[in-house]
Amino acid sequence: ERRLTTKIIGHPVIFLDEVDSTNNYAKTLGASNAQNGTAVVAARQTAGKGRLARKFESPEGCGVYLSIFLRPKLQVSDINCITLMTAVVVADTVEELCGLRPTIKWTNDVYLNGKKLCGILTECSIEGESGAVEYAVVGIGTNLGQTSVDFPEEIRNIATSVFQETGVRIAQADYAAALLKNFERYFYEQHFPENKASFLGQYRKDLFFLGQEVTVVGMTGQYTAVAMDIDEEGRLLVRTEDGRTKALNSGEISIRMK
Ligand code: BT5
Repeated sequence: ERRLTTKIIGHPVIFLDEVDSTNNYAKTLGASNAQNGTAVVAARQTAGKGRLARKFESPEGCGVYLSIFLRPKLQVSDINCITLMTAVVVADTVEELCGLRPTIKWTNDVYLNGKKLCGILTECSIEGESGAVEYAVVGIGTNLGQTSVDFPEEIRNIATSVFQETGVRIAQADYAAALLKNFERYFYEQHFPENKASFLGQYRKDLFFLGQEVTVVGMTGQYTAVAMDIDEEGRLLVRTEDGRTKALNSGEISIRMK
């Protein structure tokens, strides 16, 4: 905490040796009068989670598993964009500390040299009918120190760490402090969500498949399309083979590179 130079984000930081999921823990803060900006960090997670009940591998000593608890004045439609903003926050932080800028895979994955370095999971609780966000939890899991044998076999070919790609060892506390600082910069100093341009421009630059053909995999099947752009709501605009433009939400589909 000595390293922390923020005003809101990371005040306080709750350190845990072990937890099922820092996101689950942070959500329980919603019922107490926990402070906006509280961060939860765990040395390891026993049930770190991704989207759609997928697992996020969270071994001790290798990564930073962190959730930020927010009581933001936001509408539920802004929640997608927090995830996009956070991907830029992660890319800035990794570049700052190891010199190599990651790329982003829409919506919530950060990659180094074509392999996944970090996943982001934003969850929120909605107030009654109004659509206002009561609280939001932004979970960020970043691989810092793993070598390939540290990953379970099923993700060995798709996952990586900062150390594996660059040889740079980033201390967990340095990474967490820089991450919280960058989060505060985009979220407060640059006025999320009014000023989406502050991160959307960078997000578009960091995306690694704009202009390319992708396979869109949805509930009802899959199709080929060209990824065109990201709109103001954080949706991916694709052009289908019959020339129509579709706006895709993150929840229900996934994208595969051709
Ligand atoms: C994500 O989901 O990538 C979101 C991960 C969010 C993790 C953070 S850690 C702190 C907080 N507490 C939590 O419980 N969660 C958040 P998704 O896009 O659904 O990707 C999940 C997929 O990524 C898995 O199915 C694996 O293929 C792959 N994967 C699992 N563990 C990984 C790891 N450590 N590094 C890279 N890829 C991984």
